[in-house]
Amino acid sequence: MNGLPAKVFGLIGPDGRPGIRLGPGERFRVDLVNEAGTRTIVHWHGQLPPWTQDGFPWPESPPIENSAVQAYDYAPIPGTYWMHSHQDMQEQSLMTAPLIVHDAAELREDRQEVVLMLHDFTFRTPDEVLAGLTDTSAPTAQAMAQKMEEAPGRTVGSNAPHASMSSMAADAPDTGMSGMDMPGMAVSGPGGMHLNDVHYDAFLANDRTLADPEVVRVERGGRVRLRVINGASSSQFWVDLGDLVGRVVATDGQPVHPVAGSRFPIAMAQRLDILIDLPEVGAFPILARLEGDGRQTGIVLATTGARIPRIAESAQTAPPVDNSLEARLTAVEPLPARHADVVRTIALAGGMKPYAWSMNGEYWPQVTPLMLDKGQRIEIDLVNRSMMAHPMHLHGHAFQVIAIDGRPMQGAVRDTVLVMPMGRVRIAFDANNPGRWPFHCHNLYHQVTGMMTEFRYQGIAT
Ligand SMILES: [Cu+2]
Repeated sequence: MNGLPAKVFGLIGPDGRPGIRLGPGERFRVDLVNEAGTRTIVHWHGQLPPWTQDGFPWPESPPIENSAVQAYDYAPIPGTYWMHSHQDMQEQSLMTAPLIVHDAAELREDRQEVVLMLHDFTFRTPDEVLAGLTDTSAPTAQAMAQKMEEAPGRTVGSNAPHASMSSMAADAPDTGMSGMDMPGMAVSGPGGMHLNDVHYDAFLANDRTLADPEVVRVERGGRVRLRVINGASSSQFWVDLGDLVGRVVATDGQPVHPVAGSRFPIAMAQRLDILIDLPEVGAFPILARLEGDGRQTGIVLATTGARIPRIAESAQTAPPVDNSLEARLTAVEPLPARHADVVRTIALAGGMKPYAWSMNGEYWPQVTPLMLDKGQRIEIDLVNRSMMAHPMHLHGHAFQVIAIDGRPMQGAVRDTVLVMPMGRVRIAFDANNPGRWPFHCHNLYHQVTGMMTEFRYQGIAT
């Protein structure tokens, strides 16, 4: 990386490439062979397997020991998904890969599939990054990250700080508004909003930088389905098609009515399927520009013989990623109209000093699970009382975005939604997949410093 050696993880599929691609109707029948040299567990992000196959380190589905094999077998849902470790902070060390499930209708479109997976890369270990953010040592940070494996709910019904909680989290202010005038808080966005907790050494598109980008051969006048996956741990991007115009037709694997454009925001963990009809010949950079920063990464689509331009790794500063696209999205298959059985507000709070992030004032694993009954319609109002945006991800369910900042909508069905600083997003889903399910911020450093909770179905033994 940048001319220096780097050691990272990988998730290598049966064909030797990163990740897995499945044909129409194919089951997800996978033996996960752990050769990582350490414990791991891999989450099939956005897929809807039974909860014990979801790849989260619950006591009931513990991590896979080194050299061990774990078998999976479930019916996958079609679309653009991905996989990543949910163990410690292995995700930052690139234990991430695409998970693409084709369906028959899509194959009939006869489009060339191009996957663009984005990452943020640092030569520091994730423990060092977290230690820097929390002003602690790397071993302390490592212990913090390992809390992921602690089962929550030991203090059900209580918000009281637990004795075993890290001092960092226990000392964190609960006012929710603390981020606003936090002394020493780095401010890099308009209106005091904060972007980019972590300074990275590189941004990757399919594991390469713009110094030596992937060049994807396309036909003259080619028709492409671009599958963009933001697999970065703490970075958000604008997908920039340059002079091309694309149509977003799916978000997080789920179809939406087409939205045309050349620049689309993508929050952490989200995916965008973009249809692009190329001009006759040429080279077409597809860039991902880091929000609030001039740095960029990307790939180049090129017809045979086209001259590949040299693309700078930095350019004009990109604006903060926002919900401007989200507000225009409408689901092709919305949830059936129905009154909610459960309505809950979840406040998102936290700040940079101390670096700690909470949901309803609670810090994982000292959280009170939200108990659900199978068959219920659930609505969650996410209220962000911090100056950072939070990409909130629910495991095991696809939810619909039904309001942004109080404005009702028949928005996208998806698994990760961005809640803007001081913003509000309402989501709805049907409780149709019994189990224990994490609901968390997909900024890795927010998650490991507390911003995670559990939705648990009644009758699931723990
Ligand atoms: Cu967050």
